[in-house]
Amino acid sequence: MSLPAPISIDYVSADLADLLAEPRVLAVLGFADAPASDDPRYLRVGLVPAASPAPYEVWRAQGVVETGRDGDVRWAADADYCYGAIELAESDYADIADATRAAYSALAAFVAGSRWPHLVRIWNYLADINVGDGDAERYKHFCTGRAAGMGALSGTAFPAASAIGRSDGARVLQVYWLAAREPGRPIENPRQTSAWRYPRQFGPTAPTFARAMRAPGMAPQLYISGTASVVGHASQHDGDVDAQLAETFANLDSLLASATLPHFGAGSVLKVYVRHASDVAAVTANLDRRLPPDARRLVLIGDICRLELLVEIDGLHAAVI
Ligand code: 3EB
Repeated sequence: MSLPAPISIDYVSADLADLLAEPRVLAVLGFADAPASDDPRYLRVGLVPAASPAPYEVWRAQGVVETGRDGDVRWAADADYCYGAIELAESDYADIADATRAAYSALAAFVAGSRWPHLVRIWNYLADINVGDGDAERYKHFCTGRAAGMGALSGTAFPAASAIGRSDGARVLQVYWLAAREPGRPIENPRQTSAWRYPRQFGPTAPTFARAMRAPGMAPQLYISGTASVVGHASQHDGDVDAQLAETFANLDSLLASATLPHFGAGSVLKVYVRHASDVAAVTANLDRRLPPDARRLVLIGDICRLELLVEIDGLHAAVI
């Protein structure tokens, strides 16, 4: 079989109906200010953009796209890549751990039984992520439910991931992912303890994600997990958003080096999650200094999964080489 043909990701200001009419569109993500649509390729993510109207995040495949629904899973795929999404209302489950376990069981069953059995990347959005003290924090329950639900998939390499607090308040767990016909290559960061080895102080179940994933095939693409001001396993620069961004970029530089890819540029599409709207101006100015002008960035209001973290960055880096 031929090598996988990479997908592209762009931020696009356009009409939703026009985007969904494109035959190679694999997924369209709107944010909290976007309209609703029943198209299985569309998900409205519960994050409020720092500036409205936000563009859509558009994933385009190189092959012909088919779509479907399978239980709670909505999906779209070409021969090489499959996008999938699940949204579960927490009120239908005992608690956030149970809802997460249900979402991940459905995800794992779908992915394992599909023509795209290799998870590349997962995004998770849940309300009130920092509510609850110590081991009762909702993020920690989410981690427990995720590990329980991943089941059959947990024997393989963990995908890249982000887990962010919804800023629209809706207690609906949103999980969406990219899976592939061929496996990607997980990348860890020498500046950071691998998340699945985090010590007990961060909760009873360690987070199960890789720091990044090189795309399957030969494309110089890196799917970057949520990256924040964490060195080793410890958060750094409590209360200082500029210092946290400096540390975050040190982590990102180290990650790109581990993946043997050059700097951010025209093929970089980054999401920047900011806890406090009052930090947006400082964050935007800081990003303008650190990123080349052709690197795309979208600033969203969202809670980071450790209370002391003020900012986190994830995205796709398609290196121009
Ligand atoms: C960290 O480095 C910050 O639980 O899926 C980043 C990316 C973080 C993904 C997840 C959590 C997750 O630990 C938090």
